[in-house]
Amino acid sequence: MCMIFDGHVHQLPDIDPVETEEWLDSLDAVVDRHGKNRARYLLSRLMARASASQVSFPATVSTPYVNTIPRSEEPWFPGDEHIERRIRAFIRWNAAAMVVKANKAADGIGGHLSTFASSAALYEIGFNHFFRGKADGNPGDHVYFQGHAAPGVYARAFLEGRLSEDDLDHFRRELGRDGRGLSSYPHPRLMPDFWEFPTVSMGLGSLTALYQARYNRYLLNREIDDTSGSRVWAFLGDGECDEPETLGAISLASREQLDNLVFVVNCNLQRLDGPVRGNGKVIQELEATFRGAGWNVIKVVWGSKWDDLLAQDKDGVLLNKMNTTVDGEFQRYATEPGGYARDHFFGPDDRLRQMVSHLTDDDIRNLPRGGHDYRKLYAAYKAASDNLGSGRPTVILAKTVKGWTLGEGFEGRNSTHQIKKMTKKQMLDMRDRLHLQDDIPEELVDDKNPPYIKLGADSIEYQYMMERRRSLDGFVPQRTTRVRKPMSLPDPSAFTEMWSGSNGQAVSTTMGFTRLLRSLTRDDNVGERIVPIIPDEARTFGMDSLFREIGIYASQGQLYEPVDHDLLLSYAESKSGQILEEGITEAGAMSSFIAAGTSYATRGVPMIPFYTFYSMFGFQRVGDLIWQAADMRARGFLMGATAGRTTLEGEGLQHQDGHSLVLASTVPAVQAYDPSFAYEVGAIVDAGIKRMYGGGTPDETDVFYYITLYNENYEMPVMPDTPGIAEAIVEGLYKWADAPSAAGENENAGLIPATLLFSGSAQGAAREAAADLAEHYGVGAELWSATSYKALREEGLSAERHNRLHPSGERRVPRVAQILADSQGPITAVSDFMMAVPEQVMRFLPDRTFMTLGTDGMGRSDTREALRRHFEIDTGHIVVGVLSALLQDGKVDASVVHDAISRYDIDPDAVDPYIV
Ligand SMILES: Cc1ncc(C[n+]2csc(CCOP(=O)(O)OP(=O)(O)O)c2C)c(N)n1
Ligand SMILES: [Mg+2]
Repeated sequence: MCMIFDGHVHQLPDIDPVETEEWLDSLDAVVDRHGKNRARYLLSRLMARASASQVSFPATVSTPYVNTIPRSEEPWFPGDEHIERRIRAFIRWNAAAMVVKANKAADGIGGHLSTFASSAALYEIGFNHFFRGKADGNPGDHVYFQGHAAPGVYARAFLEGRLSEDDLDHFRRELGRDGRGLSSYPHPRLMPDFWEFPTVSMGLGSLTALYQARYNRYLLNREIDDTSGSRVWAFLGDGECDEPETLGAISLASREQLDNLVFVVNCNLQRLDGPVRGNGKVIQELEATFRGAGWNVIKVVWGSKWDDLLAQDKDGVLLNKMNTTVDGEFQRYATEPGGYARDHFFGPDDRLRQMVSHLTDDDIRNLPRGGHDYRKLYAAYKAASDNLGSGRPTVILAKTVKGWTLGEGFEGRNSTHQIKKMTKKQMLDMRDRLHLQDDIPEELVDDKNPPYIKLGADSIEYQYMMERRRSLDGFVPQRTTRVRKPMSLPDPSAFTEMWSGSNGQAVSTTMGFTRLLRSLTRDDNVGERIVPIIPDEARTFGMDSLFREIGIYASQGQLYEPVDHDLLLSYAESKSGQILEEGITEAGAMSSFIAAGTSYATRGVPMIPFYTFYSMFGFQRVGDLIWQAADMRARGFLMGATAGRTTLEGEGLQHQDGHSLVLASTVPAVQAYDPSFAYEVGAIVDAGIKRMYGGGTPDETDVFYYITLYNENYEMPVMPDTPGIAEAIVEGLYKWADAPSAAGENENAGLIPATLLFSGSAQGAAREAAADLAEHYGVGAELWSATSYKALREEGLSAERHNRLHPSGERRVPRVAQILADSQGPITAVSDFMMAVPEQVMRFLPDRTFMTLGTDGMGRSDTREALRRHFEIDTGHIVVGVLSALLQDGKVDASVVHDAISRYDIDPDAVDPYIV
């Protein structure tokens, strides 16, 4: 604050110095007479009044360590406090019983007790009063549960009758019962009818929730879907807030006025190893961060019983103690008997000690924190809901105790996150603590097979729960793939341009793709459903041509006339713009891809995202989000532009990508392609749209595509009219050209056969090498385009597996071996990626010499030509590679290889590019 005033106040005009002096003197007098606390109080009141009178003022970033909503402003609690407490107790019990049983049945199976124990009330308030379900085909709210709190969500679904006892007994044991167990965490891939949002990789839940809220606004502003009835709730841990992804995009939420978004941070002050901020105050720190970013921050620090104490705090000593006690100390109060807090928190100051003299030690220990107080939470959630229309996203910072109600061995202990077992005594203590003596007879409690509490259909609690859920539109979470707004497939004419080649013009596959993207956006069937996503690289990819045509999405429209307004390609922002121009955030762009790519399920509105990025900043930069997209069953296209280690000239080591296809091979749902020609890109996108959006079973459709795009210009050939070519491109390999015939009379006679596979931009050198091989060495190399080694590998592995497990059945021949059966001679495979990419199929061709040429090593800045020489994938090196393979097969002499080495001026002793 002082900084702000020091910085600018002296530059402002003082129109009445006498009045100014009076105010300052009054302040001095208050400080002298009543102290700094009083002065602070008066200033706060002045600021509150200023804000109420619309006197704008820079927001303070932190407020005292008390609840944001005072008792006097708490709304009426509309629920039945008693019944809700009983339900919470049942759920707490069942969640713990489920984890304990799982670990008894299979030691080491894991699960978490303490996270949910700290957040039970945070969720139950939501379930009973706020979260909207999907009844009557509504999309409902989008709720992101903290991954480690999953046991509590299962426990509730069990009470609701959605899961059976047998289901709970299969928590983390997913492989029995036809693979229908309960997944460890929220995984739509594993429980596609239940979980919607994968959250357990810390930081990704909050980031993707934020972009989901933004995406909802995008759908609304583009008038594709009315999303105004859906709120996004994201539950996260306080430790999780240290992930850059958690807080990294919060300013976008305020900039975009996402008042449909609520974060609830479970501030139990602990993470896995110990305190989140032992020496500080995580709630205060988060408050400052969120307020600074323009969020509506609601702190729920203290439970109702503290209100009486605060009311007695006439001279501010309690507040001062609250403000100055660090989290490590608060954690300690949760583990020690109440006498400890009496001595250490209240004790040192007589006025404070006096304040709690009427309380027993147990009373003191059980003075609950705000996050365990349903009334405080209800007030906070209600305020967050009522905040709609304010333009500000809300964060609720709820203080809790990690392991709350689990008993002494758990509450506030540093090891609590990982304890999965309870002794009989601990279970009994918990039962008593939850007042469940009448529900669970002592003799049934044991540490091996604790009983679950079941509710009869006519029990008051069951009736209450069901009535609550009915009035909130049904169960949460629930994933459906019911289509609310159907979409048909694009008209084939959208692809026509791709088939016809570039007519002598030199263009890149990126340019080809941009044309395709444009014609898809113009297509009557899918046009409005296309979501182009770009993280500030449109100009690099030549996509700025789309700016004006389809508009850049901007929730506020365009409030200025752009500098290039008179140009055809001006930077045109609009409220109904189609392009998500994300700025420099690959993680944000990927989150938009996930929101759009799962829209078919989350909203029942299929959308087709095309996220185009620097391929280097894809898999290795946001690989975890890509994995999350696979978990969430996203559909769409990831376009890895400026691909290749040598095709992108001049950029060097941190830009040139020779390995994204290796990383792509690790994600089962990813369909990875490395096309050379525009018509191949067209065939892959065409087939991809049909596969993902044309129906079919989820196993086939819930995939997404990774397609490399290069910026090298060459003539794009017309699509060959070979029957079945489109299918062959999708399968991953097809013959592109026969071997050149020998010149002159000896046509076809005497040429030594060889097979050359190329991918992506390696096509140019491969074609030249084939011509040179025929001309200089009498070698006839057939040219094959290998569009997807990943697809070939996966098919091959499945054939191999079939053969392994069916020893006397008919042997399946991997498709790649079938396809290459008619090729001749040794195989040489070349691409602008690491050799590991073509090597994916080597195992299926045991009888063939298989030579790989690739770009292993770290990138360099230079020309394409120099780079290809350095990485040994240029024409000369391909010729040498093929000849060397022929030497291996005994078809040529070493002297022939020597000849080629000197013909192409290759230094055989040049340093290995992999190690420099
Ligand atoms: C990216 C990532 N890193 C590490 C972990 C392992 N991990 C799981 S829970 C946890 C601690 C979580 O603490 P917090 O966010 O405070 O949640 P709490 O359980 O306390 O509510 C850690 C480190 C993870 N799940 N994801
Ligand atoms: Mg925590």
